[in-house]
Amino acid sequence: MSPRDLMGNLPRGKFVVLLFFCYWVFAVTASLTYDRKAVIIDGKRRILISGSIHYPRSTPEMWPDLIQKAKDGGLDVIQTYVFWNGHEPSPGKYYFEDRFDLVKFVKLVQQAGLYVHLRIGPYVCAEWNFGGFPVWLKFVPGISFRTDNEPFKAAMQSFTEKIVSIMKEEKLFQAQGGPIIMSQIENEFGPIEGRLGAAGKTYAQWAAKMAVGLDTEAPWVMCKQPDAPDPVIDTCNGYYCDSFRPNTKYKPKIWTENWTGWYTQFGGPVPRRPAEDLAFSVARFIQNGGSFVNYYMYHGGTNFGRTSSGLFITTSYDYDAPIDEYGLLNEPKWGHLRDLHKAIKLCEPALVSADPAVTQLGMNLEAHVFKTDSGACAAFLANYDTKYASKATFGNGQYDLPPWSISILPDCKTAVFNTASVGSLNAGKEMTPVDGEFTWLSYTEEPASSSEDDTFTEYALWEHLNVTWDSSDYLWYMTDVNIDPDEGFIKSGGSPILTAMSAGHVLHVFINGQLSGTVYGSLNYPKLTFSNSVKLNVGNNKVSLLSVTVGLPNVGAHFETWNAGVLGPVTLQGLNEGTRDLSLQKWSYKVGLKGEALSLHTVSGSDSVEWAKGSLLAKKQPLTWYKTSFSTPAGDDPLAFDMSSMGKGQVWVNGQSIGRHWPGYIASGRCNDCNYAGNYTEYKCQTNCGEPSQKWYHVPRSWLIPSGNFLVVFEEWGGDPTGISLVKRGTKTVSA
Ligand SMILES: *[C@@H]1O[C@H](CO)[C@@H](O)[C@H](O)[C@H]1NC(C)=O
Ligand SMILES: *[C@@H]1O[C@H](CO)[C@@H](O)[C@H](O)[C@H]1NC(C)=O
Ligand SMILES: CC(=O)N[C@H]1CO[C@H](CO)[C@@H](O)[C@@H]1O
Repeated sequence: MSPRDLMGNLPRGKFVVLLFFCYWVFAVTASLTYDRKAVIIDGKRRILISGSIHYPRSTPEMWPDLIQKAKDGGLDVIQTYVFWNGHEPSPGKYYFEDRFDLVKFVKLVQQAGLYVHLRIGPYVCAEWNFGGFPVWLKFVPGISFRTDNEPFKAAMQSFTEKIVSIMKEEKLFQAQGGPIIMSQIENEFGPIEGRLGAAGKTYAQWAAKMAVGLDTEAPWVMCKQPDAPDPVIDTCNGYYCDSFRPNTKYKPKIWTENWTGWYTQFGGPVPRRPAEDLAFSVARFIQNGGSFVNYYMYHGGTNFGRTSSGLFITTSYDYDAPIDEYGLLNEPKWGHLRDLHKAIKLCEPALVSADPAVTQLGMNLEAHVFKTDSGACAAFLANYDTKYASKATFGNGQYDLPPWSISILPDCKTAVFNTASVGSLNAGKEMTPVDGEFTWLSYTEEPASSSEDDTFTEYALWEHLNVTWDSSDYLWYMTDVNIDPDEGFIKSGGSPILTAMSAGHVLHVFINGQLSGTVYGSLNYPKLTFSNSVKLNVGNNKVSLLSVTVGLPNVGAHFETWNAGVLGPVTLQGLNEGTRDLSLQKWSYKVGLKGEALSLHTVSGSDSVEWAKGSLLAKKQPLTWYKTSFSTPAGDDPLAFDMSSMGKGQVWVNGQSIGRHWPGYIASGRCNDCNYAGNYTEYKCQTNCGEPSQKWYHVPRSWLIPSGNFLVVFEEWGGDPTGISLVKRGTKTVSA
């Protein structure tokens, strides 16, 4: 009988892990089960505090410190997604090095004495390129993502098995003495299941069964999946989860994503979530019987390279998390939550043994009391009012409760913590410029244009991703436009109007080598239309449209079918003939930039072109590459580039991409006052309006050498590199 068979026979969906084959190998018999109250580790029900840290969003050199800070902050568990497109860049060719060294990451968590919740997915959403799916998956014949589709299920199963088998080989599951106490299959599938009809339902059941069949001897969860079949636990994601109920009475109440803040998009403001409200939401979940809380994100980090998605997601994935993008403590949030976790842990014996008795103490006032037969007692006193503080009478005491707050009484007498009373120090961000200026060299590439020997031509407009397979953000659409000397606009000195419709995300229009205009979409509306008068000469004119993607979609039903690029129509208005439709004339295609083909971001590649310097340095020029070298400042403060003088493009240091820069996209939003009280949404507490959505770009110290660091910037639409500076990130402490 395998543990799986055993599980199936157990009443009430519980399962017990018995080590039939290898129990003599380990000194202790590890066991992992759950019941309606909590996850049970080695026979003990546990209140578990978890936090998301995504390994590729920082460097291996940063991992030990991030994990230690998470531990010091009172975490028991580190949760991460597994990033399929990072691990299987082409079918069957796996990559587990460097930032994708998953085994190393899990082992570091283990060494710190923490557990791991491994969210394999392999759909991860996560504002990560294509939701974690490799782009080649889109081109598997007959594929349809996340539904009852054989090619998709085969690929998903094969990757899931690969990850599970690596974890088993390395003995990383808890039953083997490892840190992984929980896994996840799929991700937030419930909300789209209904739209897929019967196939959605079948797929969800298949995914659960497939995962359970892998015999990891640790529970699987499916978040936002109300029909998750036993023994898979359905869990909650959201800003608040206190009213969430698992789909059976014998599953614990787990919160897999408690959003600590929110992501930033280019063009959007930077959201903040007040520490008071975050602590309130966690206390509320626990007082309602929750036993596993995960902070999404605990460290958000950086979308290096071209890994960001959701379309228009910024390179920074700071998320206003308790540990900031740079690995520094985000105070007062980190400290306030640490104090909350201490208070919750003091209540653990009562929380895991008793169910809460809820009593009204007055208007908007409630007490949740956990009292056990053995005499343990813990109480949570809540004030839900968003405006008024209250004095609550409870037991023999009087308790002051600020608005929208919960006090925690681990002995039912003494309030040791209130979610709205922030004891830790506030700390602002400080970016200090590092001495020394860069000496820049520039190289401006010509816009590509159609020529006689183009091999890649078609009498049609092609979809962008269909051509690039995301090997580059850039795709050139090139055509020729012949203008007769008799054209009326030539005689009158006017100009015709070129209109080009694109499914997104950015379009630069070049006419005869000159930038004629740039248009771009936004996260909520990636589509765009260029429509402008253009200067055309008699004879042949070169029209070159540079279509640019800003990450592939990561969310929505069948996002694999979403298009990008110039799908047309493309027209020219104001000719003698009226409007000329260019859509079906001959187009040439070129994937990527010349500088990309030459690897100008590397030292050896950069030798292949002539660079201009001094008075010839290109400024405010589109399609321009810049290079310089610099020394690493002493100390260990995290470093960033202030890119505010630039427009849009990409930055590399020593050949490594630190991500897309786009300070030219200014944040619009409503940066109102931020009152912590009341239900949080990402539209509250916005910051940074009127400023670039992102002007600082993290450069990990581990990518630097003491001197002679090679810095390359590619600029799409025009910027002034002499304004770029290297800054150190520090914290300036101001009292709360
Ligand atoms: C995709 O590219 C192929 C050639 O590689 C072409 O035949 C097809 O029409 C293209 N589809 C779209 C939607 O552009
Ligand atoms: C907060 O949201 C919950 C759930 O939607 C709602 O029941 C409650 O009334 C809201 N509270 C306030 C103060 O807006
Ligand atoms: C449905 C939804 O909005 N899900 C989001 C939950 O939050 C995570 C983290 O930001 C996102 O990845 C999901 O898209």
